[in-house]
Amino acid sequence: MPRAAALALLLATATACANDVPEADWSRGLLPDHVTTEGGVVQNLWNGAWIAALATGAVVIVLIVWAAIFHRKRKTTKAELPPQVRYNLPIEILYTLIPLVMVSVFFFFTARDSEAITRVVGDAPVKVKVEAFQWSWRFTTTVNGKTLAPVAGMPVSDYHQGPQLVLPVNSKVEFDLSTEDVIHSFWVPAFLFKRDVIPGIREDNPGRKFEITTLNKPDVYAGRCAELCGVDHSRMLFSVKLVPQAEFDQYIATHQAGSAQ
Ligand SMILES: [Cu+2]
Repeated sequence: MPRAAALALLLATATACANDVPEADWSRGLLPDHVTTEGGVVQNLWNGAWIAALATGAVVIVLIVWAAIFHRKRKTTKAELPPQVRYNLPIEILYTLIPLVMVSVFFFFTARDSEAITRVVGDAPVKVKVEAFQWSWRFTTTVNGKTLAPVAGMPVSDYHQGPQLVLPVNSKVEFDLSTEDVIHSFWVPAFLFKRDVIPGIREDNPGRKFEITTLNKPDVYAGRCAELCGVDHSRMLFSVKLVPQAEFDQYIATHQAGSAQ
């Protein structure tokens, strides 16, 4: 009986925790709907990789079945070895070239897309300084040179209660990640992107920064720490709210640093 109660409790908690898991859809290959243009790049790479892998798998399975059916040992023939084909240069070149071509194609698209989604130009109108700490986040937003009052949070069990980062839709945003304690990882599943936050990395290191361009999908999205960083790691939740530009302008007006908060 206590075991059944524990199981029921576990199920209840598991369901309660699932509220920040974005809906995954088969048509997107089980990824959540993306809210940045960079997320679109990731979604395309993901789809392409699956199509290539499934096509390769289909060819291999057809060849296996074909060989199994058409090259069975025949009862009528004597038990002797079939002709042994060795050192067949054309076939061995083919065995080597086809995998090389496949790996090169995967490599090309992966390198092209990772370069595209990690490129930092530095001209984003909205810049966010993200400071991770055990166990929450502090966001300091600078818009066209004006710095807003920082938003800092505490460990929570529902991302709606965590610190909220407000960003405009259809806008380029630059993130600069830093931490004073241990390694964290900044993850907004709807960005289809995460980046480790590592202590001791100098401010001018480009690895601290990444840029996104938000799509016109106003809503509140869950964010979390994706690197086990201590006892309250699972409660290091936050949210990103995408709002239309007019609403963002109002937000700026009421959250300027120095104004009453
Ligand atoms: Cu963390």
